[in-house]
Amino acid sequence: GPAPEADTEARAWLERHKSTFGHFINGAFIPSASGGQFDTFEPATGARLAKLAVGDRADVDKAVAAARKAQTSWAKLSGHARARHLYALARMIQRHARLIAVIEALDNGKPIRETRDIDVPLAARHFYHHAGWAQIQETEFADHVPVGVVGQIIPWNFPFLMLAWKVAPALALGNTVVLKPAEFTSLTALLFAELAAMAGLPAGVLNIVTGEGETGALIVDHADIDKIAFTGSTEVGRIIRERTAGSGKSLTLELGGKSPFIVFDDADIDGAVEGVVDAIWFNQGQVCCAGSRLLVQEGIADLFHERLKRRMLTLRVGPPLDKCIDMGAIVAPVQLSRIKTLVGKGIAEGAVLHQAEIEMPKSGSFYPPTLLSNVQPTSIVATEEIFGPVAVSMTFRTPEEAIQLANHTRYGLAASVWSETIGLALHVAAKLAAGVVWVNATNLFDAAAGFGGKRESGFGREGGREGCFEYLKPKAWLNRKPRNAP
Ligand code: TXE
Repeated sequence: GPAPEADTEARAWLERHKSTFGHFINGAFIPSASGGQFDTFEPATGARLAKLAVGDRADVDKAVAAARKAQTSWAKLSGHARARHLYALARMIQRHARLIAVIEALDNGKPIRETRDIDVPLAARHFYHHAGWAQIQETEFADHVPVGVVGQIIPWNFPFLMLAWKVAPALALGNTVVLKPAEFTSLTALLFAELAAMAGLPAGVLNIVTGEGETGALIVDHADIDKIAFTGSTEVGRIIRERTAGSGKSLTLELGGKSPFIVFDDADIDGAVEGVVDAIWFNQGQVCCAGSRLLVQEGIADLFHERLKRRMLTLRVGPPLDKCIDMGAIVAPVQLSRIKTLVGKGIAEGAVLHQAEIEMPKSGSFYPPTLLSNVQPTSIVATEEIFGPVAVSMTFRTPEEAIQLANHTRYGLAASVWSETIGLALHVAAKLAAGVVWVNATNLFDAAAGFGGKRESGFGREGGREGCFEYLKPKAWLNRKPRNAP
């Protein structure tokens, strides 16, 4: 179990704020103009963690005004000066890594092992990486200017990492930010804002407004915002695209997925089984690029399912601060019931349910690792994103059939191919409609590699050189006579 003192620092941080947080605007915490508040809970226990401010129009106006005012001087800084700020933020994340990891685990329900080893280090890496781009902005992007004030709306599945993916490139390239974290998981964004102020980030460069979807909509509609960057559901992505159409705002959308995980009969079976663990049980399956559709070649399907079931028995589900667990809590009761409803529909459509007989916490928002086999490609569980720890398995006979099944989706975020025949793996990888394809691997992320989707998974990239262009606008400088003009 978790050491009793494991969360002392986190509790002290909450206590210092009396478990009540305002928005972070123009370098300071301020309450909501209307006084509106809402609660945020610990999904593992159901206990209230803190009170948060509801962002209304006046708050969003204030945040946008602060960001607008700061943008001119922020963009005027040399790339080198901005890089120094990003390095300072990266170091701040590393210095407070433990506190961030614990708050994230409590607020989201995900295992501390993951926040400590994945979310927080990758977030720091994102700031280090983008400090590099800031450093060489004048030469690398000489014919581009910053977009301006950016509204960023992020989801609850990787609250801190998604903040880093959004904030680091925006700031690096001379933009200022109004960010709205997801209503279930706002705490690490507020903690980050506090750390950023301690690190000397100028007031107004990063503003955090908390609230639910209505607050997000106020940001989307705000006339003085130049760009919206959104990660979340395809449904809300569609609304945002409609609402920004004709407004002149730039837009990037990172939406849902139903990514195939293809296992050929010559795959390294043990490796592929561990791959499934990482693909769909990591972060309780609440991963946009989760390998949620298992496509297994017919000849090994029974064996593969047996191995998976055996592996499921060794997964440990428990409280997020327990360092020994593999899976924590589902983010909120509403998400838990979404998962249950979809699994129920899948079973009604003929899927066979396998849930390991493992010890489960007696209360809190938990769901066991699950495998649905015998699934028809048209079943709702094969087409809709479940966003839970549910692997949905289908079989195929030939590589062509695998490709066809894999691409039989409205999404196109990621894909994973498992085979020991490199020619086959690369042939299939090339034919998959996805923004990222992993070969004999899954869920690999790198700040230097652009991440993003095709089709209804959205557009735009985060990370690397491609990601930088999402926060820049091309600008042609025709201020001298072209050399070979007549
Ligand atoms: O997402 P929402 P929800 C998928 C996943 C999940 C489903 C629903 O399948 O089961 O979406 O999750 C803000 N204008 N993903 O309802 O609502 C909201 O406050 C502006 C996949 O939690 O899309 C939050 O900050 N903003 C996904 C953010 O949008 C609005 C990760 C995302 O919440 C808004 C999350 C509006 N009208 C869920 N309405 C992924 N791609 O990783 C809500 N928001």
